[in-house]
Amino acid sequence: MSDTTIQRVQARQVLDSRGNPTVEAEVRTGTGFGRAIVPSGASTGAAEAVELRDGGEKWNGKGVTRAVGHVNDALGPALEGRDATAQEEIDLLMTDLDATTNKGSLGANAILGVSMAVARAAADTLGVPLYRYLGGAAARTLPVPCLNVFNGGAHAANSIDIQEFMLVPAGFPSYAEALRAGVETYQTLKQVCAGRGLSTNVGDEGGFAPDLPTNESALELLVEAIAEAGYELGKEIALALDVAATELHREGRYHLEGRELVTGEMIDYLAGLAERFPLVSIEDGMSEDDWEGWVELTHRLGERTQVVGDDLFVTNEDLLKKGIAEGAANAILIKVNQIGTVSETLQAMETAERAGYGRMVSHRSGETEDTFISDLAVATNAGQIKTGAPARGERTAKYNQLLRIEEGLGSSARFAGWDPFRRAR
Ligand code: 2PG
Ligand code: MG
Repeated sequence: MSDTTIQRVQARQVLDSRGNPTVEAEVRTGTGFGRAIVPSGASTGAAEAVELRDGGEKWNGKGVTRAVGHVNDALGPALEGRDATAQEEIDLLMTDLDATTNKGSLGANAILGVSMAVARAAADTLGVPLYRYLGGAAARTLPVPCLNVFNGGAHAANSIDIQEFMLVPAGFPSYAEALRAGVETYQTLKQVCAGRGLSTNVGDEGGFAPDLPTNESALELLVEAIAEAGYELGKEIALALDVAATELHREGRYHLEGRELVTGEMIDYLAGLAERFPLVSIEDGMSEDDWEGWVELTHRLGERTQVVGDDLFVTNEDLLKKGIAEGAANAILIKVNQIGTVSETLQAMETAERAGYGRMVSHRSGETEDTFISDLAVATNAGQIKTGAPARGERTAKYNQLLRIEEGLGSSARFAGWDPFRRAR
C-alpha cells in the first residue's frame, strides 16, 4: 500500500554550477521519497520572487543557511502529516506562511525546493514518473531542445551583447534525432570557431564565448556551422535569440555594439535580424520596463516570430495577464524559481496556453543536476525547452532526462517539431 502522508521535510546547503550555495530539499512520505535542488539566475527580472541569501562574509554573502533553516524549522513542521499529492494546498500553505507577495520572508528558494521535492515524493510514492504525475495521461510531447551555443551578455566575459544564440533543431521526427543534429552542429561550430582563431572556451551555459565584432557575425557563424554539419537552415534547424535587453537598457536607451538605440531603433534592429536570419523566437527583445516597446515589437514581429517574455513576465500569472490584455509578447518563458512554487508555475502555463501564448520551459544560468524542468516540459506539452548547450553536466542532465522520457513513452511519444514555432513557418 502506498502512503502519501508527508513524514519528514529536510533541507541542506549544496552547490550550483557557478559554485554558489543553493538549497536542496528532501521530502519523505510514508512509502516514498523526493529530492530537489533550486537553480539561480544572473540576469534576473526585477519582479522575480526573492532568493534569500545570508549576506556577510562567508560564501561572499551568498550562503543560504537562513533559507535552509526556514525549511527545517518552519515549512517542514507545517507540512508533516499532510498529503503530498495535495500540491496546490501545500504550495498555498507555504505562501501563506511566508505572508509576502514575493516570498521574501521565508525565501522563494526555501519554498520552491520543498514544492518540487513534494511533487517528486508524491510521484515516487505512487510509482509513476514525474512527468506523468504532473501531467496525467495527456503528457506525451517531447519539447524541441533550444540549444544555447554562443553565450554573451551577463553569462560570459566576452564582447557579445546578446546573451544567448540558440539552435532550434525542430525539423526532425523525434527528440533524440533533433538532439543529435543539434549536438553535431555544436561540435562543428567549435571547429568553425577554432579555424578562425576564435576562442572555444565556454560561458555559464556551456555555449562558446568568443569575442566577436557584432551580434550578426555570431549568427553568420551559426549559419555556417549548420551548413557544414550537413543540415538545412530553416528547414531542419532554425535559430533563436535571448537578447536579455533589460541588461542593455539604461536611461531609456538600449546600449548595443557601442551605440545607443531608442525603442524604435531597437525594434528596427531586431526586425532586420529577423529578416536576414531564420529566427523563430526572440526572447526579451525589449527591457522589462519598456512595456510600450514590447507591444510595438509584438505588433511588428509577432505574426511571424515567437516573441518571448522572460524578465517581462517572470512566470507570474498576473503579469502574464497584463501582457495578454495589452498584446505584449506572444509567448512566456517558464522558470520555476522566478515564481517559487510548482502550482503557480502550472497555473501560469495554463493561462498562457488558453491565450494561445507559446510556453518555453527554461533552466537558469546557475543550475544543478536537478532535472525537474525536463519532466515539467513533457507534463505540460509545452513543446520547447531551453537548457543551455549540450555540454556541461548540469545542462546535459536535462537533455539526458528527456532521452529517458522519450524512451519510456515508447510509441506514444510525440515530438513537438515546428508546432510551437508555427508563426515562423
Ligand atoms: C535567461 C536565463 C536562462 P538567467 O535570461 O533566460 O538562460 O538566464 O538564469 O541568468 O536569468
Ligand atoms: Mg532570458
